[in-house]
Amino acid sequence: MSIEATIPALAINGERLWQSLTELAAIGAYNDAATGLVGINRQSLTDEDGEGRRLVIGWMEEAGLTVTVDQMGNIFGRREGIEPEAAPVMAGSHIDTVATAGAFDGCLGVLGALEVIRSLNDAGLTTRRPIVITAWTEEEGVRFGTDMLGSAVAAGRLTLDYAYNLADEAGLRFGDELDRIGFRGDRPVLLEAPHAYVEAHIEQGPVLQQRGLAVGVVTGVQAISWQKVTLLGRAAHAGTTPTELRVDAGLAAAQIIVHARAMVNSGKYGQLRATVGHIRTAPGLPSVVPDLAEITVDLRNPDDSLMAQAEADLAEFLAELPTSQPGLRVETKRMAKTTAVPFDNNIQDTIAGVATNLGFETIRLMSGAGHDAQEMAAITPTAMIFIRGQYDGISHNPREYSTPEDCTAGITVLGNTILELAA
Ligand code: HGY
Ligand code: MN
Ligand code: MN
Repeated sequence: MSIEATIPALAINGERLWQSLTELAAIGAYNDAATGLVGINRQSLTDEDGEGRRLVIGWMEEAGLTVTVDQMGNIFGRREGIEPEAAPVMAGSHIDTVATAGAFDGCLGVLGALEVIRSLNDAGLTTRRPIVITAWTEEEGVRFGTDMLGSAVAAGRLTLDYAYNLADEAGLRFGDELDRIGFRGDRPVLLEAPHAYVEAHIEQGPVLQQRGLAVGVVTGVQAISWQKVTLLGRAAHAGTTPTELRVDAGLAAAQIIVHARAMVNSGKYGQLRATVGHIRTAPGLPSVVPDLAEITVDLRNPDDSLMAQAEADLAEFLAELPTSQPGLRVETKRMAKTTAVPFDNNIQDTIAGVATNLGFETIRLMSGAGHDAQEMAAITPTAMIFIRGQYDGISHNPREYSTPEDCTAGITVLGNTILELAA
């Protein structure tokens, strides 16, 4: 259905946005053997992350923003409004990546917000409310084990102490790494509620592409549960040890992986999704029965009560596991847990109205991935704009891709939404 487009109150410069995305994507670039493409590995608080942060801060300052960094390393760029004491409109996302990333997850939201500032400057527009753009720390959670970490502390769900004491696989503490890259800021981390928060993000799923739409309005985020499960058995010779004498940690890990998918297939837990993304056995040798296995279990569900039932099912299965291998020990460690979060209807309507005025047909859809916006929703009216991804919306993979046209469309919607909220 074509909609009469009106000239955008704010036109953004899509080429400049694409140039910034390309420049940032060069930091942490690597040749990905699995896809033959250039991927990005810019995990939080690494040297590469520090380099990316300094590049983005330089751009923020060039755009005339006042930049501050808080105790979690969250970066804020503030553009003054006619009423400096009015609560600001905030927009942003994250620039840390998973280890096998594309160029858009998070970065499109941060650099898109920056492009809005640059375009407001070009247009000589001043808004009533101040505008603050942000880059949150450790959104992915893949290095320190808890996702949306920076925004969760800023919005008060997690404590600074909890965050500082998280450690990565090498045992390096979050707080120490933050110091090491020079981003433990002195701005107090607890955020004063802004007027509103809007986040633009690549969809990371197939819906917009299937519907032939460039832009979507996000209604909320599903619940997330991350656990690390460690299985302790008994090392033994793979040849001489009779099966009945074995306590095989690797077998136990495999049983859990199969059970996770069985929970999904059972239909008992609605639209449950389950992923064991990390598996490590020790000693990891062909002729030794593993006495240790470590896996992560990622559960997602749009319904909190069905999530709770799925977690209970998994817990019961883990408790039962030693009966099939007496002597097996099972240890679990909570890594992340967030509830389903609905986004603000008024902000959703504002985004949808702006998109319509710009000539973009949209749909409303829930996010399968977690986002910083779900943390901000606890303290201010919040919603998100999804931008179509290509190739079935593949993400957390170097094949992640959105076209320059779709990025321009989505960030034009972001810019005009911010303009409306800051008026
Ligand atoms: O895990 C997630 O959904 C997000 O990418 N942190
Ligand atoms: Mn993201
Ligand atoms: Mn991600």
